[in-house]
Amino acid sequence: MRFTLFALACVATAVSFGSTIRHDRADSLYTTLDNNAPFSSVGRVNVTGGLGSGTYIGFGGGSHWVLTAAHVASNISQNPNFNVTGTNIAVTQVIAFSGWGLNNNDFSLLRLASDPGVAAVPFYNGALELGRETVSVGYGATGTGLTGINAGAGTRRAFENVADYVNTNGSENVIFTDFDNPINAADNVIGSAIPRNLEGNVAGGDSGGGLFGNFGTTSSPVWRLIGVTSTLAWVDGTGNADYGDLSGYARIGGTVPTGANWIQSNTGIAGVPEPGTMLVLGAGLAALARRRRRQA
Ligand SMILES: [Ca+2]
Ligand SMILES: [Ca+2]
Repeated sequence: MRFTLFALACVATAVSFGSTIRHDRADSLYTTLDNNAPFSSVGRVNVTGGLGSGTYIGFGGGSHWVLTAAHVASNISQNPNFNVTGTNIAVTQVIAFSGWGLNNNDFSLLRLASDPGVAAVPFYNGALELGRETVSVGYGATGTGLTGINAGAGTRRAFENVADYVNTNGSENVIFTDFDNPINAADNVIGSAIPRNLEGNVAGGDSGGGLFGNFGTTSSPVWRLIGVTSTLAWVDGTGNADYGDLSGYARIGGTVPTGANWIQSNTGIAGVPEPGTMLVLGAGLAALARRRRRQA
């Protein structure tokens, strides 16, 4: 209950922000984690007067598409372009989710003029995100959990966390993670107080970046894109992405997967469920095939 009130309150004060990192881990661990597939599909979205992040989701309807946040790019007049391999790729159309808000369907699709040259990420259309291991990727500002933000944006980082709050109702469609402190459990806001090895938090410039959920195991992960970076939130009076602050993401899936359905209707690219569902389906098809063979 306390967190629900907090989540609503943060909408009014949230700002769009790379990632802050643990004070007891090397920054190079965060800037190399992001080179692994599928995290390397997250590129920089340049707009007039600023930058955000976005994830390449594939080819559909004759075009290549990037998913970003509506508050990063909601109109072609913002002159957005996408850069994931060192070359700016023009955006020929921006489609913003009608009626978007922070933490509530904060989605825009960018139609690219050409193939960005990275592998596409499958986006998730199920509702089993809660408690998943996550990796969040973006180009935002940085600092540590002790200092908060103290350096500018423009370098891609990836950090680990856990999807400890997942909710969809009339005013939010959101996933939150909190930045747990390895030396002070009192900074815990949601879920476990124990940080992941490369725990972190979003900061300015991460907006529009990708949140990936692990639907495999820790040692054998299966990644799906489950959210788009939307907000930084806090309970300590200061939104500087230090320990105890939270990262908010527009949720793509859900019992009714509003985001996934909207992406599919605009791009023709379909979302995918958790791997278990596909295995069951695959087993069913195999049984059907065996039956057909027997009948034949
Ligand atoms: Ca956490
Ligand atoms: Ca926690």
